[in-house]
Amino acid sequence: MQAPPQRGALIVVEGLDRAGKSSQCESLYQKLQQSGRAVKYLRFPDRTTAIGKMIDGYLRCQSHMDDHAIHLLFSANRWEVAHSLEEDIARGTTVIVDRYSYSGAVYSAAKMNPALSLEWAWTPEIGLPQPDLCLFLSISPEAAAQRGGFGVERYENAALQSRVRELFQTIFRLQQSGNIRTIDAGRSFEEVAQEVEISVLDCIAGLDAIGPLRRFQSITH
Ligand code: NYM
Ligand code: MG
Repeated sequence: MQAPPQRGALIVVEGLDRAGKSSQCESLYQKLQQSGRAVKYLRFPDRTTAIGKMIDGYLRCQSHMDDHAIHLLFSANRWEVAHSLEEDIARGTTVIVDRYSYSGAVYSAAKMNPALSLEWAWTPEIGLPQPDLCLFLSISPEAAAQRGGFGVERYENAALQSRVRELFQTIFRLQQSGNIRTIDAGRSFEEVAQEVEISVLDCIAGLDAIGPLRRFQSITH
């Protein structure tokens, strides 16, 4: 009998706006593909689905929504692909994800709505596939500003971003099994890309030790 194929890895790339997540994800995707691996690239929010279109309208300030309601839509936008994501991983496809549950929790908690704590924000993520590796592309506010500053969407302002920066550290501390690796994204594109690639290849090589795909748990554990 043939052994089942090795499962794919779930790789998440997180960071603030302007950290270079999307260009690094694309470069990583191409490198893995060129090396002959089965690989997919997803990003959240996925603005193409019905839920994603509601999120898009909200981010562009075309609609208003209660903080909890929009938060749950961001989470639902992950849940709507969770099943196919698990199938891809089981089939041996490595999946690269540009923003995930960590962004989901910290951006909502950064609004400082007293009825929306970080713990509340994390709750709908419980049970989603947990990344085998999360690369946090870390960039200083000054370097981010030099890269073109803020865009026009909601959340793209200095006060919110600085709270987001702190909350990322808090959630990473609370998710100790998360295998978070911080990468200094203030360096040249190539230097960052190299460290990203090495970290991902290391993770793929160590998948047997990790075992089956895990699921997110409560952060109070
Ligand atoms: N964002 C992203 C959230 O508020 N919650 C989430 O769950 C996710 C995935 O959407 N400023 C925010 C962070 C970003 C904004 O993302 C749009 P992007 O990657 O800039 O398109
Ligand atoms: Mg953005």
